[in-house]
Amino acid sequence: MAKYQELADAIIRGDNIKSKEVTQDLVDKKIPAGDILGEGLIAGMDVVGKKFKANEMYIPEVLIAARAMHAAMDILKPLLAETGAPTKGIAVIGTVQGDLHDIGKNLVSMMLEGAGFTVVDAGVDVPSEKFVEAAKENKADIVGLSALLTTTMTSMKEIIVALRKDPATKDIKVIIGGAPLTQEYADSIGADGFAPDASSAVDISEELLKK
Ligand code: B1M
Repeated sequence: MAKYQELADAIIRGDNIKSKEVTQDLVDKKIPAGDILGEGLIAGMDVVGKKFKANEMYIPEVLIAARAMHAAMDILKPLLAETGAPTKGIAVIGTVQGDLHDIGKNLVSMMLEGAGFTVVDAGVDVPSEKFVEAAKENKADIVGLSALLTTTMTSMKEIIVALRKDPATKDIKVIIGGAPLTQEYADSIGADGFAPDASSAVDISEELLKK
């Protein structure tokens, strides 16, 4: 449908006025919210993710695209809650204790949402107990940990140990990311995945939930 393409294009351009307008128009035409999400918003963010990965789009453009997606999501969220449209999984994501950097985390959250995950943002400076609590409360499939400081990345191990200790959270997949982190570090602390950037975080989350 041409309107889906118009919506996807508005997301890719980061035009939040147009994304709201087209979404509202589709809702008024009684198109199911899940279809608008999948065929318009996610399709648009999918292109953004690919362009970001290929260095054809940069962080500011991705954030602007994500803002356009959020504007449209505000219209769809109550309708999606009503219809129970399927989610790809529930992700609790936060920046670890002592760390206030949230730009990367927010980007990852937006890309996950754009790809069809339900994201619970635990915020910044999040202690391990709060990650466990939020994971339980929200029945998370994935916990995402972000850290930008070499001094705070070390607390990731403690969070993973706390999650594995609790029978209610022991099987939840944990992904980590942030500038100082590496795959080797992820392996050494028992994380299920490491993502060097936001679009890889989507790929890895999808892969982990398939297993
Ligand atoms: Co800070 N800071 N900062 N800072 N800051 C860095 C990280 C630093 C490298 C700058 C430097 O010295 N060159 C340095 C860390 C050094 C180190 O530990 N090795 C540093 C420092 C030292 C500090 C303070 C200690 C400075 C001070 O007060 N003396 C202080 C610490 C405060 C605290 O957290 N307790 C501090 C404060 C700040 C500001 C508040 C001013 C601000 C943060 C604002 C905010 O986030 N709301 C800030 C900023 C902006 C930066 C830099 C300049 C940019 C970070 C950023 O947002 N990048 C940064 C230098 C740099 O990186 N060039 C720096 C853009 C963002 C999109 O990238 O976060 O890497 P990034 O996220 C990427 C990937 O890493 C990945 O995907 C994202 C998108 O591709 N990713 C994930 C991130 N999280 C992920 C999670 C995943 C998966 C992927 O799964 C869950």
